[in-house]
Amino acid sequence: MEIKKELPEIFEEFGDMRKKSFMQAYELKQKNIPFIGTFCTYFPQEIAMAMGACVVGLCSTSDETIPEAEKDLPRNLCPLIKSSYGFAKTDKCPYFYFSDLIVGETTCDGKKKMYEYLGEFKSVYTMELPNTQSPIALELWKKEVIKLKEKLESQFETTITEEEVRKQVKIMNKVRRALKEFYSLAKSEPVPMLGQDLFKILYGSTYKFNKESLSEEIHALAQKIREEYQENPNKYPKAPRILMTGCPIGGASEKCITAIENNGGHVVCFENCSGAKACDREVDENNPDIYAAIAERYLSIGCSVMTPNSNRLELLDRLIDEYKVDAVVEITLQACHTYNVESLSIKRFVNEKKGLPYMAVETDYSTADIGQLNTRMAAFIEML
Ligand code: BJ8
Repeated sequence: MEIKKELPEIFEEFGDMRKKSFMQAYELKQKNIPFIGTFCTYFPQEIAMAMGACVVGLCSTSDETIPEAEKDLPRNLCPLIKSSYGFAKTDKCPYFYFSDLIVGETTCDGKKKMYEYLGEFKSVYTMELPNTQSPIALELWKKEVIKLKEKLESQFETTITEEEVRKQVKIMNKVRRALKEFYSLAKSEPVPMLGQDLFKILYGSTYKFNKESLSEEIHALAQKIREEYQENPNKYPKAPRILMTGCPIGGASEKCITAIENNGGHVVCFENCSGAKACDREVDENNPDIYAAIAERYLSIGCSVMTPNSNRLELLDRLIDEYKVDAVVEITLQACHTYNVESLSIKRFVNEKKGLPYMAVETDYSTADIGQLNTRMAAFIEML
C-alpha cells in the first residue's frame, strides 16, 4: 500500500478519527453489523470480532458531560468514569447510541459500580476480571472469556466458531505488530516524529473498524516515515526523551503531551493503554487451546488494578532501555486510586533501579491546570 498524502495531513486525520468514524459506524449499523462498546484494554476483542461485530472504545475524554454525571455520581470520582457515564446519560456519544451491548470488566471500583447505573440506559454485561495474575485467576478468566462467547452467541443468536476466533487472533496480532513497528520508530535519535503525532496514530487506530486493512495502513505509514527520516534525519532537534506512563490518555488529557513538547522535551514512548500496554504482547496463535491463549494474553496486561503488578515494571524496564529514555512522566487522573497509590512504586523503580528522574502529574479533563502543567514541565525538562 502506498500513501499519497503528506504526513501532517495523515496525523490530523488520525487525530480526528474518533469523530470521523461516526459516519462509518452509522453505515455499518445500517448493514446490521452489531456494535460492542467497551471501556477497557482487558476486553478480549477477538471474541466479538469472531461474530462479525465491530468493537468500539467508549471511554470518554472530555469534561463536557461531567456536570450532568455529578448529579448522580460523587464529585470525587475519576474524570474518565464521570465523563463516560455523562455521555451515556445525555446520549451525546454516537458510539453509545450504536452499541448493541456494552461489555465492562471488574477493573477499578468506580468503573464497576458505574456499570450498574449504565445498565439503566443500555444492555450491559460485566466480565469478572480477577485482580491477580495467579494460575487460579487465569482459570477463572478463561472461563469468563468462554462465558462472554456464550453471552454473545445467545444475545445475537449466532455461533462463534473456534476457526473464526483463530482467524481474528491472527488479524489482531498483525495489528499489534504493525503498531509496534510504527511506534518503535521513535527509538531513533533524533526522533522522526513528535510524540503528539505518534499518539494521534495510536489513539486514532482504535477507531478504525476494518482491522484487516489497518495493519497494512500502519505498515505503509511506518515505511513513509522511515523514508522521510532517511532524507532528513534532523527535522526535530535532539531533546530530552520522555516515557509517559500511568492512566489512559486521549482527548483533554493530551494536554500533558503538549506541555512536555512545548517545553523542550519529546515523548518517545507511551506505556499507557493505547500505547505499549495494549500492543506489546500477542496472543499465542499456536496454543491448541485458543481460549486459554486469549485469556493468558489479556490477563497479563500490567494495569494497576492488578496486585502485585510486576508486569508493568517488566514492561517499563524494557521500554526505558530500548527507547533510551532520559526521564519518566506519570500521568494519573484525579481520584484514580490504583494508579495514584502505585505511583510510589513506579517512582522508586525509576529513581532507584533505573537511576532516572521521575515526575508524577495528577490531572483531570479541564483546561484549568494548563498553566501549571507548563511551568512544572519546563522546570523538569530544564533539569534533565
Ligand atoms: S487496562 S488502565 S483501560 S482499567 S477508570 S483505573 S483511570 S479510576 S481506565 Fe484502565 Fe483497563 Fe487498566 Fe487500561 Fe483509574 Fe479511572 Fe479506574 Fe481507569
